Amino acid sequence: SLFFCVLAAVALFSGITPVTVQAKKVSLNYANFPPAPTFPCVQMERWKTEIEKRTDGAVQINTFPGGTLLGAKDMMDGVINGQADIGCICMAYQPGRFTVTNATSLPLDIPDAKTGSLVLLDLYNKYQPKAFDKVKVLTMFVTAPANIMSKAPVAELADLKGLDLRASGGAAQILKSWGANQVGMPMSDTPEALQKGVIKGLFSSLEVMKDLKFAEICKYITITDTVIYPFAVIMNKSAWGKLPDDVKQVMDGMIEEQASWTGEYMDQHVSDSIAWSKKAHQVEVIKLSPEKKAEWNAPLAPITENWIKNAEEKGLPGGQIVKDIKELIVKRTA
Ligand code: 3IO
Repeated sequence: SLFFCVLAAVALFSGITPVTVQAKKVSLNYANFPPAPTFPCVQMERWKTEIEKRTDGAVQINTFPGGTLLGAKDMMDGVINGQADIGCICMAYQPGRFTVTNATSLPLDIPDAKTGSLVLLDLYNKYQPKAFDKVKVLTMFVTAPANIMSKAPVAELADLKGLDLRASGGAAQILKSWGANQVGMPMSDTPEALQKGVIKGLFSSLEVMKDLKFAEICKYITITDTVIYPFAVIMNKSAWGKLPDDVKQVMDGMIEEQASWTGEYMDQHVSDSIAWSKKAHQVEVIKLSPEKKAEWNAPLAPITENWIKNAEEKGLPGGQIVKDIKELIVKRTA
């Protein structure tokens, strides 16, 4: 019985219950910048549910939507520093930081969010960009192609001249090429800027017409289907390192599945949002004729060439990256 006494003492001091030796529950904080109804937060809740289920409750994910733990521009460094274990970043908000993956936001005609999400992940896997060295990537995904949402109708390039429209990153470059007055800010700041009249519209994927109620203010949509916004979900490296191997396996097993799920959700939700905007808010959808589309595409040609030149100056294989994206689009739509 002295033996059992010693055993119990050892167990007590090491924090193990002598009766059942149970694995400690891991609790992780997941930060997101936009409001809860938007797609980055919808995919976050889906991931949380699946992870908790697939790890049999060994992992608990605490979600923080709406910038309550980290804001849009603090997200990457906040996760690196451990202010949150997991975070969702929009790469367009720091275009110089994510050069390789932001090549997906060149005007290369990614057709939809599902294809784009898988292309982005393929590109990340091939190049393993340095920008992500300090984090563990849990998934990546993209928006559906961006379109114009505006208070006044935009049917001609002339209607865009000097118009205050909000966009970021690759999409911002495109607005500039069309002659708009491009205003840069994260999506999370956009509802207030629209409300106050600081901007007259925005250039992004159309599901926000419903999720952020932009249809109440922006009565016109112009379909350009030009460019996507790339996102990543990243985890603090030391928090990742502390996870048990079986949990790591569950998370690794969800990287591509989550990209695909989010892309599909986004594509479906854009259709729902357009239908809702027309029905509930009499929003008018303006489509460009093939001739107009060609006219709108013409000024975009130098964007990709300039990006390649800049990337190559930074020592990156710019031409090859663009070629890879084009090939991956074909492969992922086949
Ligand atoms: C986006 C960002 C946060 C919430 C919903 C969203 N839909 C599209 C985006 C893309 C984006 O980051 C942006 O700034 O347009």
